Amino acid sequence: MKLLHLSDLHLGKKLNEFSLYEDQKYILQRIVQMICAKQPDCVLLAGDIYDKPVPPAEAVVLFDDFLNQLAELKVPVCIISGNHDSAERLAFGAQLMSGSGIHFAGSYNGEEQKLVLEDEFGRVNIFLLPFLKPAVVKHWAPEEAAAEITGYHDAVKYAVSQLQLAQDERNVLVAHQFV
Ligand SMILES: [Mn+2]
Repeated sequence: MKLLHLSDLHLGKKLNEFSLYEDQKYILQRIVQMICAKQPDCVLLAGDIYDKPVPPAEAVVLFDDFLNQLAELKVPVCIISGNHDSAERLAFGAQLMSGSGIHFAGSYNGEEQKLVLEDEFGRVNIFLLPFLKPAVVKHWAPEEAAAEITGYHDAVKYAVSQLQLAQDERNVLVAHQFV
Protein backbone atom coordinates (compact mmCIF):
# COMPACT_ATOMS: atom_id res chain seq x y z
CA MET A 1 0.00 0.00 0.00
CA LYS A 2 1.27 3.41 -0.88
CA LEU A 3 0.84 6.15 1.73
CA LEU A 4 1.79 9.79 1.24
CA HIS A 5 2.90 11.33 4.52
CA LEU A 6 2.74 15.09 4.96
CA SER A 7 2.94 17.18 8.10
CA ASP A 8 3.69 20.64 9.41
CA LEU A 9 2.14 22.61 6.60
CA HIS A 10 1.97 25.54 9.05
CA LEU A 11 -0.44 27.36 6.75
CA GLY A 12 -0.65 31.06 7.54
CA LYS A 13 2.93 31.25 8.78
CA LYS A 14 4.80 34.52 8.60
CA LEU A 15 8.56 34.84 8.82
CA ASN A 16 9.55 38.24 10.20
CA GLU A 17 6.25 39.68 8.95
CA PHE A 18 6.79 38.12 5.51
CA SER A 19 3.78 35.98 4.54
CA LEU A 20 4.54 32.54 3.13
CA TYR A 21 1.11 32.44 1.47
CA GLU A 22 2.33 32.38 -2.15
CA ASP A 23 4.93 29.70 -1.39
CA GLN A 24 2.39 27.58 0.49
CA LYS A 25 -0.16 27.93 -2.30
CA TYR A 26 2.50 26.85 -4.80
CA ILE A 27 3.64 23.83 -2.84
CA LEU A 28 0.09 22.58 -2.20
CA GLN A 29 -0.49 22.75 -5.94
CA ARG A 30 2.68 20.72 -6.51
CA ILE A 31 1.51 18.20 -3.92
CA VAL A 32 -1.81 17.80 -5.74
CA GLN A 33 0.10 17.22 -8.99
CA MET A 34 2.28 14.65 -7.24
CA ILE A 35 -0.78 12.84 -5.90
CA CYS A 36 -2.19 12.71 -9.44
CA ALA A 37 1.07 11.25 -10.71
CA LYS A 38 1.87 8.80 -7.88
CA GLN A 39 -1.68 7.73 -7.00
CA PRO A 40 -1.21 6.99 -3.30
CA ASP A 41 -3.85 4.89 -1.55
CA CYS A 42 -4.09 7.40 1.28
CA VAL A 43 -2.75 10.84 2.19
CA LEU A 44 -1.70 11.39 5.82
CA LEU A 45 -1.57 14.90 7.23
CA ALA A 46 0.24 14.44 10.53
CA GLY A 47 -0.43 17.65 12.38
CA ASP A 48 0.30 21.36 12.38
CA ILE A 49 -1.98 22.07 9.47
CA TYR A 50 -2.02 25.69 10.57
CA ASP A 51 0.66 27.76 12.20
CA LYS A 52 -1.70 29.29 14.76
CA PRO A 53 -4.80 28.11 16.66
CA VAL A 54 -6.74 30.93 14.96
CA PRO A 55 -5.25 31.00 11.46
CA PRO A 56 -5.66 33.92 9.04
CA ALA A 57 -8.70 33.65 6.75
CA GLU A 58 -6.54 33.19 3.63
CA ALA A 59 -4.89 30.13 5.22
CA VAL A 60 -8.29 28.57 5.90
CA VAL A 61 -9.33 29.20 2.28
CA LEU A 62 -6.08 27.65 1.08
CA PHE A 63 -6.61 24.49 3.13
CA ASP A 64 -10.28 24.29 2.12
CA ASP A 65 -9.26 24.44 -1.52
CA PHE A 66 -6.59 21.78 -0.98
CA LEU A 67 -9.06 19.40 0.70
CA ASN A 68 -11.59 19.91 -2.09
CA GLN A 69 -9.01 18.92 -4.66
CA LEU A 70 -8.06 15.80 -2.69
CA ALA A 71 -11.75 14.86 -2.35
CA GLU A 72 -12.18 15.24 -6.10
CA LEU A 73 -9.25 12.89 -6.65
CA LYS A 74 -11.08 10.35 -4.43
CA VAL A 75 -7.99 9.71 -2.37
CA PRO A 76 -8.74 9.05 1.32
CA VAL A 77 -7.18 11.67 3.59
CA CYS A 78 -6.34 11.26 7.28
CA ILE A 79 -5.74 14.43 9.27
CA ILE A 80 -4.69 14.84 12.88
CA SER A 81 -4.18 18.01 14.89
CA GLY A 82 -0.70 19.17 15.88
CA ASN A 83 0.42 21.33 18.79
CA HIS A 84 -0.02 24.49 16.70
CA ASP A 85 -3.61 23.68 15.72
CA SER A 86 -6.81 24.32 17.61
CA ALA A 87 -8.15 20.76 17.64
CA GLU A 88 -11.80 21.85 17.67
CA ARG A 89 -11.50 24.48 14.96
CA LEU A 90 -9.45 22.17 12.74
CA ALA A 91 -12.11 19.46 12.91
CA PHE A 92 -15.03 21.74 12.05
CA GLY A 93 -17.39 19.82 9.74
CA ALA A 94 -15.43 16.60 10.29
CA GLN A 95 -18.46 14.33 10.45
CA LEU A 96 -19.82 15.71 7.21
CA MET A 97 -16.46 15.48 5.47
CA SER A 98 -15.87 11.86 6.45
CA GLY A 99 -18.52 11.05 3.83
CA SER A 100 -16.15 12.53 1.25
CA GLY A 101 -13.17 10.48 2.42
CA ILE A 102 -11.62 13.24 4.55
CA HIS A 103 -11.04 11.88 8.06
CA PHE A 104 -10.17 14.16 10.97
CA ALA A 105 -8.95 13.37 14.45
CA GLY A 106 -9.00 16.82 16.02
CA SER A 107 -9.52 16.26 19.73
CA TYR A 108 -8.52 13.29 21.86
CA ASN A 109 -11.69 11.79 23.33
CA GLY A 110 -10.38 8.56 24.83
CA GLU A 111 -11.71 6.57 21.90
CA GLU A 112 -9.80 4.82 19.19
CA GLN A 113 -9.99 6.74 15.92
CA LYS A 114 -9.04 4.72 12.89
CA LEU A 115 -9.57 4.27 9.20
CA VAL A 116 -9.46 0.79 7.73
CA LEU A 117 -8.17 0.42 4.18
CA GLU A 118 -7.84 -2.75 2.19
CA ASP A 119 -5.63 -4.02 -0.59
CA GLU A 120 -4.75 -7.40 -2.07
CA PHE A 121 -2.74 -8.30 1.08
CA GLY A 122 -5.57 -7.57 3.49
CA ARG A 123 -6.45 -4.81 5.90
CA VAL A 124 -4.41 -1.76 6.85
CA ASN A 125 -5.53 -0.07 10.07
CA ILE A 126 -4.60 3.59 10.20
CA PHE A 127 -4.83 4.85 13.78
CA LEU A 128 -5.22 8.59 14.14
CA LEU A 129 -3.81 10.02 17.35
CA PRO A 130 -4.46 13.75 17.59
CA PHE A 131 -1.94 15.91 19.42
CA LEU A 132 -2.61 15.18 23.06
CA LYS A 133 -1.75 16.83 26.34
CA PRO A 134 -1.36 14.89 29.60
CA ALA A 135 -4.30 16.72 31.25
CA VAL A 136 -6.65 15.74 28.43
CA VAL A 137 -5.62 12.07 28.50
CA LYS A 138 -5.95 12.01 32.31
CA HIS A 139 -9.49 13.30 31.93
CA TRP A 140 -10.48 10.31 29.79
CA ALA A 141 -8.43 7.62 31.54
CA PRO A 142 -9.78 5.57 34.45
CA GLU A 143 -8.65 6.89 37.85
CA GLU A 144 -5.92 4.32 38.39
CA ALA A 145 -4.34 4.87 34.97
CA ALA A 146 -4.76 8.65 35.25
CA ALA A 147 -2.72 8.71 38.45
CA GLU A 148 0.24 7.28 36.53
CA ILE A 149 0.17 9.99 33.86
CA THR A 150 2.53 12.80 34.80
CA GLY A 151 3.93 13.92 31.44
CA TYR A 152 3.68 13.71 27.67
CA HIS A 153 5.52 10.40 27.52
CA ASP A 154 3.08 8.72 29.94
CA ALA A 155 0.10 10.27 28.17
CA VAL A 156 1.09 8.94 24.75
CA LYS A 157 2.08 5.59 26.23
CA TYR A 158 -1.37 5.25 27.77
CA ALA A 159 -3.21 6.40 24.63
CA VAL A 160 -1.25 3.98 22.43
CA SER A 161 -1.78 1.13 24.89
CA GLN A 162 -5.53 1.55 24.37
CA LEU A 163 -5.35 0.87 20.63
CA GLN A 164 -6.72 -2.51 19.58
CA LEU A 165 -3.93 -3.72 17.33
CA ALA A 166 -4.68 -6.59 15.01
CA GLN A 167 -1.46 -8.63 15.09
CA ASP A 168 -2.18 -10.31 11.77
CA GLU A 169 -2.90 -7.02 9.97
CA ARG A 170 -0.82 -3.98 9.13
CA ASN A 171 -1.16 -1.18 11.66
CA VAL A 172 -0.10 2.42 11.06
CA LEU A 173 -0.03 5.13 13.72
CA VAL A 174 -0.33 8.77 12.72
CA ALA A 175 0.92 11.00 15.54
CA HIS A 176 2.40 14.41 16.29
CA GLN A 177 4.03 14.50 19.73
CA PHE A 178 7.06 15.42 21.79
CA VAL A 179 8.06 12.06 23.22
MN1 LIG B 1 5.24 21.87 13.45
